[in-house]
Amino acid sequence: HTDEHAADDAIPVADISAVGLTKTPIQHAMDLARVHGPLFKRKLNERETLFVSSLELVTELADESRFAKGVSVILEDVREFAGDGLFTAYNDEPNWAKAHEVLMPAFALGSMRTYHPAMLKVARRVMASWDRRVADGTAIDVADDMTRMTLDTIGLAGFGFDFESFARDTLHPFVEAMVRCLQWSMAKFARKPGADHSEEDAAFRVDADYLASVVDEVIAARTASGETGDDDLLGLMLGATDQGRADGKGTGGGPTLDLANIRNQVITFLIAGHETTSGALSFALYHLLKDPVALRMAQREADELWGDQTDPDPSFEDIGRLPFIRQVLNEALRLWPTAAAFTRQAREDTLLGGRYPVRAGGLVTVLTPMLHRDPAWGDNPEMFDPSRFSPEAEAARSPHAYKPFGTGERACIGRQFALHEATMLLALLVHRYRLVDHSDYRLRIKETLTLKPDGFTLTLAARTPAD
Ligand code: MNH
Repeated sequence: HTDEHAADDAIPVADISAVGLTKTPIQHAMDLARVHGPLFKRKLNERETLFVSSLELVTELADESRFAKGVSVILEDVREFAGDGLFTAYNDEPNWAKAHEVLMPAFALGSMRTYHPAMLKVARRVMASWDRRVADGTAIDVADDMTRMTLDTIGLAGFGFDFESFARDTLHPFVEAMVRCLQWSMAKFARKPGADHSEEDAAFRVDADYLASVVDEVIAARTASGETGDDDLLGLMLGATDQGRADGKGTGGGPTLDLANIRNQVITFLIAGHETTSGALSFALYHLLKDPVALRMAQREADELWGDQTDPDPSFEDIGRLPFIRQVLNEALRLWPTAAAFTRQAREDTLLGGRYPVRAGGLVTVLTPMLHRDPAWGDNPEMFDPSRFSPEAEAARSPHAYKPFGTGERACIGRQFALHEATMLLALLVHRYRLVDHSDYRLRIKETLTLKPDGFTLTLAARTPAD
């Protein structure tokens, strides 16, 4: 095993125990990757995380016969509030396969037609709110409004539950409790052994219990309404229990989900279904604000569909007719993939790159923002350039160079949902408003497990589409 040891020794190790982990662990890891290259270990209090970020090595990690999803130490902590929901389930937990089978039909491309009206309804709430800002000239906190919009959308489309976020000055308490829970998981990872954290843990418990109480409210609202909501997420899951459905409609031999698991799925979807999409929209608006040429092209595309209509009524099909705006979103997610890391687990003892040993069960974390800056992306990977996602450019590139939604069987189930929702909103916004960079905003990124622009505000002016 001399060779293996030599190779293992060849992996750079950054011991950051002395400085501890910052509030921006992803950006910190990106800095380390810039220094140490596409494969390094970060050591924190005797715990090592192996980070990988080159196209060559990620292509290996994407090989489902060698690697599967890994539940990282941080995801173990997220399990404290999301349990065996789809996102945090272990591969071999039977509830993953059951819930996956029950919910897959709800995420087929065709199902987006079902969600389109709810998505449009919430997009109109954004515009009603922004119209008031045009009138009074006040600035918009972009990430907050995108969060209002994505939370209301997953609530209505997935569960028939209205969070009514635009009727509130502050974000819904669900969001605030969720952010603290995510931050707790992030901070727990960096804890020094032996220190006393009982106060934080007690505060976390209160928040986690509150999240669970919101879930109960969502389920109770459905049960009380007497409606089955057959084809939304909650309807599908309740239809797959024996107890949950008032009408006693069976599952026809399909898998059944128990109520404890359904609660974990609801909490998972309320979080996974809004937090990352809201960041993606915020980064897309940031890049459009800073790139007048791209903004112009986005506006032209929306104008072509909706002309000078002041209140366009986008059809489901219209959303497929906005390829440039889709490219803008893809490019925003290249530079700032809002779920910025995912973990792979070796199925057997193996050598990465034919050289670096990973034991069976060993975890490897893909640092997506650096994969998205691999030399495969050309000489200027920091430059925002939506033409990287033209059909020709995409066809010429390895599919493994771009992984904002993870990879393989455990990749994001909500990708089409997020892209439909975000493409429609972005198109409506650029069609209706001029975006004004009133504060000469400089990008700072806040991390709460996911990434968002921090303190990003803009002001608005009404636009006539001919502008
Ligand atoms: Mn989503 C898994 C990113 C929107 C629900 N999502 C993942 C993973 C990434 C990801 C990365 C894989 C994580 C891992 O391998 O550990 N998700 C995103 C991004 C967006 C997004 C960047 C928006 C942009 N996700 C959504 C939406 C929903 C959703 C919207 C629901 C409506 N995501 C999930 C679920 C999983 C997941 C559920 C877990 C799937 C599984 O493991 O079976």
